[in-house]
Amino acid sequence: MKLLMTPTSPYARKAHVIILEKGINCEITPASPWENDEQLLATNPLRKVPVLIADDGEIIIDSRTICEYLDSLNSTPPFLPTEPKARAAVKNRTALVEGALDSMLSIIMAKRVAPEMDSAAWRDWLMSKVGSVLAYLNKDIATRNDSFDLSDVGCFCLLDMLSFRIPDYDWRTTNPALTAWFENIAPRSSLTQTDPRR
Ligand SMILES: N[C@@H](CCC(=O)N[C@@H](CS)C(=O)NCC(=O)O)C(=O)O
Repeated sequence: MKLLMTPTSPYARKAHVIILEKGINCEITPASPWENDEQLLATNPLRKVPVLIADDGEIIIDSRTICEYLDSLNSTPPFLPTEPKARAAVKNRTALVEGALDSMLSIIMAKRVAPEMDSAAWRDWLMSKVGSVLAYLNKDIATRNDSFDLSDVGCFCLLDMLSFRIPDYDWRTTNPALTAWFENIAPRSSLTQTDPRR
């Protein structure tokens, strides 16, 4: 199995974390969405990372589908519960995290590909979505036991990406419970091994 990815992609990082956590044998293959990367062009018409190529050649795109597939390969540890309501709750949080990531990426992409689209009003609109997702997660995390499910992996990748890419954005002061959770979980080996600053 092969994961096409770039280490700075928070979407790809989620899949890499799950591979490490579950001890899955998978080759990590660098692929750039910014260059005409042949493997990426051949596997994902959207030219986005991550892409998973299974041992039988099956191509799986989009981090949520990839993570769900990886989770189904073995049950130690599980990242998605099987009980329908608990599973829906994890998927809801995962969708919120994904929406916040998409908002951030839209800002970064505008700067990179179409600077004329990059305005303060556009950035404020998108960052207000990031802010309200973080406020929701800050409340939610205080009501949950220690866990590390698919939404938690995404949440960590989102917060670390904010710290890494938009260091002036202070998400910590207004979200103390989320900050404590983040600091507590950060030394986990799968997270340090996938740190994009490495
Ligand atoms: N929904 C996709 C988003 C993936 C994504 O946007 N990846 C970025 C890297 S962080 C990318 O490849 N961008 C290139 C592009 O949008 O052309 C997923 O969850 O995998």
